Order: sequence, then C-alpha cells, then structure tokens
Amino acid sequence: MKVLGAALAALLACSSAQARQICDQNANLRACYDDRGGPVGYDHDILGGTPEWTTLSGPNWALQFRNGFFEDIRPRVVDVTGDGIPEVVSVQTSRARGARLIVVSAQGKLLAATRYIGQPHRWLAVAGIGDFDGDGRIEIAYVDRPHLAKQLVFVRLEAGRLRELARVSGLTNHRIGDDHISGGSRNCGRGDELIVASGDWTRLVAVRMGAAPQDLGVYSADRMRAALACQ
Ligand SMILES: [Ca+2]
Ligand SMILES: [Ca+2]
Repeated sequence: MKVLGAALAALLACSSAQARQICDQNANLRACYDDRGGPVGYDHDILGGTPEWTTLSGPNWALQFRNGFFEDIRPRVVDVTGDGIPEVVSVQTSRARGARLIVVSAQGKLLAATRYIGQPHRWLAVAGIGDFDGDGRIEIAYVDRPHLAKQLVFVRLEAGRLRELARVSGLTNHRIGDDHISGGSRNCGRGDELIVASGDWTRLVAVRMGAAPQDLGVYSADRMRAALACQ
C-alpha cells in the first residue's frame, strides 16, 4: 500500500509539472491547445483558472503568436468551408489588442481572422458553429465582449476572410470567471439555432440568423441545458 501510495504521489507530481492540454477531434484532424512555456502573464483570467494556452497544434504543426496566446476553452475542429475537410476555429488574443476569432486549416495555416477587438482584456466567446440561416453554408457565431458589448455576431469564411453577416445586441454566453461558455447550438428539427442568455441573464433566448430572437422563458442553467437537448 505504501509503495502504491508513493507511486501515485510521484505520478501526480509528474503530471502537475507537465503542460496542460485540451483537444478536439473531427475525422482525421485532432487539434490541441497546450500551455507549454506559459503562463504568458496577461493577467486577465476571464476563464477562471483556465491556462493561458500558448500553442495550438495539429498532427504535425504547431502555431504560436508573438505577444499573444489562445484565450479559449478548447479548439473547435469543424468543417466550416463545406469541402469535407475540417478546420480549427479558435480565439487568439494579443496582449495589446485583445481577442479575435481565427480559422486555421487542417495543415496549420491561418486562413482568416476577425479584427482584434482593439484593447487588452477584451474578449469574445464562441457561441456555436452551424448553418444558422438554412442556406447550406456554415456560419460561426460568437459573443463580442460577453460582459460589456454583449453582441452576438455571425461571420462566415468567404474568399479568405471572415465576413460579418449579422450582429444582435443584448445577448451573452459567459460570466466573468466561469471556466466554461454557456449555451451553444442545437437542431430540434427546424435547423441550427443558438441558445444564449439575455444580457442580464434573466431570459433564455434562441437565435437564428436573420430572424428575431425567440424568448424561451426564464433563464436558469438547468433550463439552458434542457433547451440545448430540445426538451
Ligand atoms: Ca473545410
Ligand atoms: Ca448558413
């Protein structure tokens, strides 16, 4: 028992010294954030104890940004171009200019990015990826500054850039210090839609692009989970 205890202690000590990592996989593409070489000392901690991810990596590539890092809960490996090959959707933050949304190819090439928000400690939270207007093309939705501006933004990767398609005010999906993003996308038989909260966290809201947001009643974490499961 003593030997086992010592072995376990050694294992724990070893693992705590190792870089932390979080991954996502789709088809043959597995992409990961890790905090090798970190932390970067950005002093934001908006995601409550989540590492300042220094590296986004794929099977045989690794991406890092000078004076920046990845401020996110996990990479999202999704085919956003519709060619059957997944891309990686990520939130990359500059020390000087805050966060932006980026899309990276399966080979690790930066395909497109939104503008940085423009100042440090300003962030965006990905809300979901799907066909939110039913036209067969994929959109990426995120909340621009979920604690300040509270704007749900739809963008689509077109001709090498992320084109902004729509912006809806008064919605949010993250509270300062939460280590997770609330809500997400669902398809309950009427196409993809987003589940988010009203800006003051009192109402549960479903959103499709180009349609008025739909009030689903009083917000609670349990009711949000049920809505995501089409219940
Ligand atoms: Ca693709
Ligand atoms: Ca669409």
